[in-house]
Amino acid sequence: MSRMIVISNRVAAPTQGGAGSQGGLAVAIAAALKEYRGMWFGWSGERIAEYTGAISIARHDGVTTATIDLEEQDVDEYYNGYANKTLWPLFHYRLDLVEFDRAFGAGYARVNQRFADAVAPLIEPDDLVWIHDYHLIPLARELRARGLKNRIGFFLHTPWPPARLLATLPQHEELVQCLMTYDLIGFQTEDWLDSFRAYILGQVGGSESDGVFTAYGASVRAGVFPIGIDAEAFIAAAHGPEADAAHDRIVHSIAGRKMLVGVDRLDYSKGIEDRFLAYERLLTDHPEWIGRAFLLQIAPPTRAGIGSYQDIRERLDALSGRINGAFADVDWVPLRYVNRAYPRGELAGIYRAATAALVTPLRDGMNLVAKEYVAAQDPDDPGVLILSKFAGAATQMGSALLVNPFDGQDMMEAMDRALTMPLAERKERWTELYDGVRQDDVLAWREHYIAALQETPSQQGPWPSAAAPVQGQPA
Ligand code: GDG
Repeated sequence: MSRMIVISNRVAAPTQGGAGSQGGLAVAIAAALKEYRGMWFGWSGERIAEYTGAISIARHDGVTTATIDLEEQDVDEYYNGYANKTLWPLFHYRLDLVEFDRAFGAGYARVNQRFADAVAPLIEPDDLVWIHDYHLIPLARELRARGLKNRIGFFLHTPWPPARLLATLPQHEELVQCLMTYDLIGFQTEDWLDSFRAYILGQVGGSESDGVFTAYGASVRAGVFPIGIDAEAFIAAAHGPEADAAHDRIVHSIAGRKMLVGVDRLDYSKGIEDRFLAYERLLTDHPEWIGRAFLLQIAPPTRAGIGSYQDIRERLDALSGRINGAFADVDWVPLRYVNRAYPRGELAGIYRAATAALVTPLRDGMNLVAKEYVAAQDPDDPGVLILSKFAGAATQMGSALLVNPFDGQDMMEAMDRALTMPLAERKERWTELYDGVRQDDVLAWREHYIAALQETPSQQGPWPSAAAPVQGQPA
């Protein structure tokens, strides 16, 4: 078959059992690339004084990577700026945190052009190109402008916002025009596809037929491809020596108490603050859990240079201090709040030791922690998954205790219910969840996506033009 060229913002081939706090994206892409001959292109994560366009090629754990370094201004305007201060909060419905800055738009356009200049010569005519996530929406348009006629697919790991929210972005129309230059757009859930549909049909006056959207004189196929975890590898890790050791260590420290666990990148979209507040309410309204249960929250910091991330970290520090100050005893701490990453194997052992997992993002494209928690459970004594209705994962994991993360009472009641759930009900719920996690794993995801991309008749243009790069001008 043709080669596969994966392009994402960061290239970070994870090694088996590696510590790292790589997000789900990195984990999923590495699993896919091991199967195909091909290459993973992106930013090295390094900053240099002046951009050179030099490409470093390497092989890691069966995966060929090609990376470029970016200069400081690129990182500020494209990565910290447009990607993480503008698009990320907007795509997670957080208009209150969105920063619109003309320089961010210009940096976003510039880096997408730099990516295109660097990667285009590495792409052969029959390669499949698979571009990931919100950082690189304009990349296909840039590649088309450089003469590439390959099939190019895009997968969005985050939600796609409702049309009225998207319309607050000064460059909303141009962003959608960029999407029209792909052959296939993949969303995590029907909800995000619906938002895209509403924009194309309602905002632009485009049309849809058989999953193909036509607008701005171009057509693109769009579909739903919910991402999964590398279930087999995770289940194996959960039964490995590292997991066993972590499990035993934590069980020893639990000393007969029940543990609730949360594992999230330290991000305001993950709902950690509302979760802490609901847990505080549990201790207040159900004092029988004082001394008998505790919450372990693992939250490795990410995007630490961005103000909204510093703010959430400060609020969580204060809140965890308040909860522990109010409820702790000499031999019991209600909240173990840990700002570091653990190796995957250890994480699996920790999941297995927990009576329940709190996966309660305010909004999430999918959420892989929910699936990892299920994969790691002991079939004879499985824990309970408490899952936000607003995570993409909720569409596949209806046997979890589904909660509204904005409703503290609802979350508090779910915690109490999980901590007291009889074994038979736990097993029944878990079995359904486990079957789904195994079946809809990362292998199924990439096979469905790549098959759909291969089947999509390649458009030969003309595509909406790249003549006017995103300069931060209102559309
Ligand atoms: C984006 C979308 C979508 C976390 N702490 C540690 C650790 N992690 C790992 C988890 C999991 C991954 O990070 C997080 O994945 P999520 O899916 O929960 O969230 P994002 O990072 O926001 O990912 C999301 C995903 O892309 C895939 O499409 O599901 O909606 O936002 O794998 O285990 N890993 C290790 N130590 C930690 O302490 N080793």
